[in-house]
Amino acid sequence: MASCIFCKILAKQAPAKIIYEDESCIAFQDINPQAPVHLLVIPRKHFASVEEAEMDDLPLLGHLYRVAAKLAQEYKITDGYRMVVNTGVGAGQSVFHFHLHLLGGRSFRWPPG
Ligand code: DGP
Repeated sequence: MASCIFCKILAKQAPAKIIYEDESCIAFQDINPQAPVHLLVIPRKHFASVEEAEMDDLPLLGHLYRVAAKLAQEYKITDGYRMVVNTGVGAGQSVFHFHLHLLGGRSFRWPPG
């Protein structure tokens, strides 16, 4: 999608600190980190949210979680980390290309704010 910042990052038309790439997704550092480790894992395929995902996308969604879990190991945050998917403006979603936040390196409160 031409107007999507994450599609531009995928196309290398916008800068990002990309730390992982494979055939179906990439991961990069969040521009506005909320924790010492704050990575975004995004599919190459554009869809706005899990609500727009199709049945065929279920393996892809699972893959994103597996990649995030691997990155949690690489970044040594396995003592406690968050995987967060903000869905909708009311939940704080600001980029409408599905993305998984991986946050770690600090303690977290529950319930989240
Ligand atoms: P959300 O609010 O859940 O839609 O998260 C969007 C995240 O994307 C937010 O934490 C900031 C990050 N972000 C937005 N634009 C850019 C960008 O151009 N580069 C990078 N690296 N991150 C971005």
